[in-house]
Amino acid sequence: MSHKSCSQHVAVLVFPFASHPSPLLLFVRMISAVAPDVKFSFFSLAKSNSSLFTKCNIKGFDNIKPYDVWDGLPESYVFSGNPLEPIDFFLKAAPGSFKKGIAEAEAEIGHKVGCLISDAFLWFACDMAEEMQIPWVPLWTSGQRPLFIHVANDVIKEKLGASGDKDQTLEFLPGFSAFLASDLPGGISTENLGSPIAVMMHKMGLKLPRATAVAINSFQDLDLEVAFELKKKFHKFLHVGPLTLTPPLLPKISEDNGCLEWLGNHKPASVAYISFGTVAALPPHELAALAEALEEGGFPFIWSFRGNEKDFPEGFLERTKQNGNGKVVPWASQTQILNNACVGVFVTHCGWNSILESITGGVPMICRPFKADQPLNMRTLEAVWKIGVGVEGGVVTKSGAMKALQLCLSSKEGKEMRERISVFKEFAEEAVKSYGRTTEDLNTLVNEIICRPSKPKWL
Ligand code: U2F
Repeated sequence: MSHKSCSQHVAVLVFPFASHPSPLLLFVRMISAVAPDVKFSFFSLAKSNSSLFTKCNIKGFDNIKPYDVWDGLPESYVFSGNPLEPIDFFLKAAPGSFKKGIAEAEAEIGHKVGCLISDAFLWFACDMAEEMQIPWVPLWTSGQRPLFIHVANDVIKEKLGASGDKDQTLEFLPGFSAFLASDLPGGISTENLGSPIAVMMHKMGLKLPRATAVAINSFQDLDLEVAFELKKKFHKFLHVGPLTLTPPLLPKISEDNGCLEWLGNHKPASVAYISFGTVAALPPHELAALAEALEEGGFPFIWSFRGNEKDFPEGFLERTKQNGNGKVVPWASQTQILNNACVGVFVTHCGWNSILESITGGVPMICRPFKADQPLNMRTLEAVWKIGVGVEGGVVTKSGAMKALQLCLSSKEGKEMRERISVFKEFAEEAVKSYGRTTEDLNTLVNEIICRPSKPKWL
């Protein structure tokens, strides 16, 4: 990896919801390890910064400094239970909140910001960077396919027409013949741009082609065909993932609710790990159906669960504790669990970080997607990469869950999925080696953009 002396001040603008801040910090740590003289000011909400900067060990990264920005909430605000509301307030306060933060950081550090890195969602960073006449590098925290969909938004709308027929295939897009309009995120498959998220994604799709470079938390060999198409859309398209594998690695978490020790007593590839990420939750009847399937089929399991325990079938938690067949924990060290050879399947909502972590752990997936990129991710896992299966009918039933668990844990198809996933795992490990493509793209980012000798021609 090439090193360079460069005393640049980089502002990092975070989308502080769901799991978004974590990959952005991993990205900054990775750049910082190659360009240790660069100062990074990391702008996010106070709550997110305080959990991220204690959870992630940033010892040795004195050049990354968190700054809290205003959340935009009125003083009298009381959370209504609608998770979109705080996002709406946050977006309304931006970009002013970020500009204020940047002015403070510049005064404190004594260096003007010379490059803007942001979550790709924060489309307005494009205008900020253009005003400041500095490069803009957005990080897309999901996969190649959802990114392609957002930049091909207008073509899709034109082809699908106003009716938005859900059963229409997307064969007019390269590499998408197995996909249906119903796999698309809201705001693309329908004309309804009503939600703040849909508006944000639409604006993002328009601005990303103006970025100096678009970075993605993925590796090129995972989706070569779509990566090739994306390269045509952007000035530069850089694969910088999987960020959980890129050096410097985070230290392993020692507190894991006893999951790893418990796993140690099981046969290889026999345990189901269940988690639906940081936002999604199974409705009560699906939760009960999954619990019943696990019990009746005698499948050993670890369940990362943050919902209402009353939704489990009566006595389920007590029986599980007594017979030791499973563990229900409020939070799991997911990457470590998925890297344990005893785990044979991951029941997931198809959030991108979970997918990458399952691939790098070599674990096939049972998919129960909810919204946004998740249905598209599921179709990719099932129909393109063939390393996952959807639950029958799109919702969890006891018989559907049992079938999917049996298929993944004890059938020939399950074994074949594991073999295919091990090839992707190898590609991922290759990508982050000193000669790998991810490392190559990181060097391009540092040498040509962050520590650039002169203004790149597209600025
Ligand atoms: C949004 O996804 P989520 O944040 O809901 O889900 P993931 O992308 O899968 O990320 C969840 C992360 O939380 C970690 C896990 C992942 O890194 O390892 N985790 C954990 O460590 N322990 C636990 O018990 C449970 C989770 C969005 F909803 C998706 O549609 C997007 O694809 C995604 C990325 O943009 O963001």
